[in-house]
Amino acid sequence: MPMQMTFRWYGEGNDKISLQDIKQIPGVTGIVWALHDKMPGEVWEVEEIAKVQAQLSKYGFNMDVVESVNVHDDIKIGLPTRDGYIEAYKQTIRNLAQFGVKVICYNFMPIFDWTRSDLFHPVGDGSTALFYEKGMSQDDYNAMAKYILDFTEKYNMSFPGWEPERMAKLDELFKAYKDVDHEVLWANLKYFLEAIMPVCEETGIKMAIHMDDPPWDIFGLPRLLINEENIDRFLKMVDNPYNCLTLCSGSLNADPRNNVAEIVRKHCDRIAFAHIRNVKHFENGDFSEASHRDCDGDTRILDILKAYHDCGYEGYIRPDHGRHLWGETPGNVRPGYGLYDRALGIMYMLGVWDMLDKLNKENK
Ligand code: CS2
Ligand code: MN
Repeated sequence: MPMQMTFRWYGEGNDKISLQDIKQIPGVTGIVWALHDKMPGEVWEVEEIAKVQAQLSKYGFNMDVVESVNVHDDIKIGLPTRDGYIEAYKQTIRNLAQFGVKVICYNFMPIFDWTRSDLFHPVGDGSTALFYEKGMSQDDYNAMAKYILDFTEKYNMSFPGWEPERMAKLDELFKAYKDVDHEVLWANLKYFLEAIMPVCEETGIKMAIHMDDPPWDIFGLPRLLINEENIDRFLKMVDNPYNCLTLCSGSLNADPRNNVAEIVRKHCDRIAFAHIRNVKHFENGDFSEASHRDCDGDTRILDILKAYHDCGYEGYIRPDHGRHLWGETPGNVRPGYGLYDRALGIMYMLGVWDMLDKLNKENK
């Protein structure tokens, strides 16, 4: 079985891109989906999942990968209430298993999911991309959250991990996390995973943690999935084949010291889901997201694809963020999740992959 190409879709009425559009991209067999109106901690009900299944199956797409089933803050903080939220998470896993789901992508970042200082930064060729200004995002979390939330409000969108209900209580949340340092967060992650692993074994669902984005502490909040050493620690901490990675090349390579291809070779059997995103670095520490083409960024996409190919990777893969092209502007596209650049990214990845297959066959 070759690797399986997928495409993230935010759902009917929540994504301007249609399944029919996605169907026309060569090679896509599965939709990476979620119930985006769920708050962390809520159970995903069977009837709600069935609705998505009906939509996807009309186009012959599988629903094997879910991103994101968000983890409640009480679990990350380690409050006594966490056990109730863990029970709810287990029920969601069981419900997803009824529909053949194989992989759950989640993250364990305190308070914020990905953070950027500019969602539509000019790339220089007329397109725009997500951008991170190193100096800006250091201390004023309210300003950063306001920038993102003003955007979602203005354009009537919601971002996973940026629920306005949670963001409205930011100061309270920061207080709740005040004693959560790296070691406490590690312990709480272990507690969570050990609690749910039996349900994963029973249902065959792999938990695939997403890398922290960007891969360093922000606003004094600890982040764990940031480099090879910590990935090693994570996999050893709960050494179970259902405890896996969503290896996000762009998140990791936001720190240029991370060699993603090397991590692929080391841990290929524990990577359930590959996110391919390219990043371009500037000397002052800022970075911009870039097209998937290797030479457009510094992430070494070719080395990464070659590593997956050499390892015989059979898991799921998707283009991660793309640039906004050809009329994709703030009002009509989800930041990072337009149609065109992600479709181009797929063609680039499949081109490389097909050629590697062909060379292997010829050399046999
Ligand atoms: C995604 C992440 O858009 C993105 O950057 O790769 O937001 C990812 O969906 C979450 O971290 C997974 O929980
Ligand atoms: Mn990603």
